[in-house]
Amino acid sequence: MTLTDPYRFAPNTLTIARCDAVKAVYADSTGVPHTWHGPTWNSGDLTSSGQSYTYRFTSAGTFGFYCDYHRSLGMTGTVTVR
Ligand SMILES: [Cu+2]
Repeated sequence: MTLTDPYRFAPNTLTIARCDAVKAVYADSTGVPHTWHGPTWNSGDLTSSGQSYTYRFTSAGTFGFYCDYHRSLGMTGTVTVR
């Protein structure tokens, strides 16, 4: 999954198997900070091309996530873990 311009996660809906990991990669050419923040993880600021954060999902469920800076602009998404 990438964090990209204009202020979105691509893709922003993912379905994975339990114990799979998701890697969020910064891919916004503008250099504005983004975060990948969910109920049990927080990437902190990602600010440069290729910078990434990986989180492994060990529980099944549906987990909403967002960017702390652009949540109100719709930079949100959902991971479904089966
Ligand atoms: Cu953002």
